Amino acid sequence: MLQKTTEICRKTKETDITVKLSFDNKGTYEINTGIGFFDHMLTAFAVHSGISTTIKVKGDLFVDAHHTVEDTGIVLGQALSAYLGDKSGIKRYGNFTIPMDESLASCSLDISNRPYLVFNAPMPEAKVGEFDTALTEEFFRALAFNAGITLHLNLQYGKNSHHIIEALFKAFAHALKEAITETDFLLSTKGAL
Ligand SMILES: [Mn+2]
Repeated sequence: MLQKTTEICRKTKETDITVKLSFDNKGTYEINTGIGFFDHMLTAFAVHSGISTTIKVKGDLFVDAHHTVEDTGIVLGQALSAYLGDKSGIKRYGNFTIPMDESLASCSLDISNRPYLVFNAPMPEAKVGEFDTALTEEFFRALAFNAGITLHLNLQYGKNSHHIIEALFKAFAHALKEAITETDFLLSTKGAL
């Protein structure tokens, strides 16, 4: 069943990552990926999901941010998967829409054991600080496939990439918070996920 803390460490030639999650509904955070804007987004994830989050990453930023961002998605997904176990005892579905100034973004997700990503969020700018905006989709794909989540992220409208990405992260965090709400039954007609 649901354990309250999980920790995953993963080291490759490109990245060295530790993710610790505590499902305490406090949303504390200690995050250092070496990419300021990405830290800002992961902090929003912790605060808005209520999942206390420690993420430490040493990535090959001398190449670019790609390995660091994608691999963080992989390890965060693995840590979520470790918590979710056989995916019983939770509400399973989550749906949330977040406005951020001129942007509006939605997340619908199913903790289904059927990994899938639908991502409809064009980015008007190539970069926000040192963060390549195209990596947003890479991050969420890695996360969805490693956590076993069907994840749909849709931008209704928006002009500023910082706002667009932040609205997506916050919508994801709130939808996840809803979906991991504990229940005392398995929501499946098959009897297993
Ligand atoms: Mn911001």
